Amino acid sequence: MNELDGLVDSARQRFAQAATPADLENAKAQFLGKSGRITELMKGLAALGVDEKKARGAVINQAKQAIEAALTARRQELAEAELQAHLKAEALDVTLPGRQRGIGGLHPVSLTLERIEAIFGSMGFEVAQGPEIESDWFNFTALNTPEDHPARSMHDTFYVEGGPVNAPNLLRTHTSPMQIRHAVQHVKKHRAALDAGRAMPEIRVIAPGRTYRVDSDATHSPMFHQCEGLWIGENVSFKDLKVVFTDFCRTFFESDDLVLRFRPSFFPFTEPSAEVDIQFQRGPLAGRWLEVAGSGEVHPNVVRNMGLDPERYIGFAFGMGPDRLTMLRYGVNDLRLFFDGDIRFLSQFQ
Ligand code: 2NM
Repeated sequence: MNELDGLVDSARQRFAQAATPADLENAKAQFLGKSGRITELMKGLAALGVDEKKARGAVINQAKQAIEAALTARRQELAEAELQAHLKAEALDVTLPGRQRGIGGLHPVSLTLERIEAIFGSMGFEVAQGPEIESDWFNFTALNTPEDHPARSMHDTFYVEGGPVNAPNLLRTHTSPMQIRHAVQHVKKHRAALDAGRAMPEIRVIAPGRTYRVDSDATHSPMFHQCEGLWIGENVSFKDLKVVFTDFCRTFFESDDLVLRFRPSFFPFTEPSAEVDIQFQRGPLAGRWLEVAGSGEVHPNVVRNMGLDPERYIGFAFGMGPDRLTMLRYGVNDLRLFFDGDIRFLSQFQ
């Protein structure tokens, strides 16, 4: 190895040792600076003759270019290393989930009410909504409830201020008063046709909503939901009740082999009356009879209170508890979970 090759070699080594750009610039000075090794060698050329100067100058120049190339390469290396260090230090983990905004959802009982409305809607039922504070007339009297009926006692019904002294207003104990309100409006609208002896379009309506009774334990809440249904026409029979309610239950529970039982019962507003029990053929509740609704042919007195002639108009009504339907559908065993407002419970239904 000649003297200049050695010099290039030691420059490369020195550059390689430089760990920072500043260090590298110091190392550069040792070779290419004002009093660096290459500069010193160039100065030495002055003492040589023309030919020798030319030959030696070319060799020194080659060495100089090699050192400059090594310097440039090392500068790039260090710059690249510095960039990588920066990138590493400033790295963002873009796979980390962001803080999400909570997405709201419907309460399980609201989901049930929507289901009920959709199913009865498909059978041509309207949805009627109305006041939760009711008069004694719409909640009890119009529904053929006797003056001495236990439901009218302070133990069973929340009474509020307002209304006649002997029949104060109350928090509705069922949504049937809404059926009466709807029927009365319907009849009013078609009064002219009725008076002329012509037919009136059928009344087909459901009334979902909040209802109130003085009752509170694992299976009763002082506020609970009800959905009542009503179909009145000239020939609406108990058979139609069975068809409509069977169809509803099988659709609601998505079970074509669901069996229904209509068990004789009593309600002041229907005659005859029946409790509706269902039986699943499959799943965890299979084989048990479960009560889901009350029903019956609307009592002639109630038909009259709707403004219709009970000799001409007849139909069925039913009342069911969406809270209980929700419990059966999702396998929830404590009604109070629906009203505690615990998001850990409620978010499971989205
Ligand atoms: C029930 C059971 C049986 C009912 C009756 C009426 C109306 F308005 F037509 F009189 N609406 N809902 C009814 C009938 C409700 O709930 C257990």
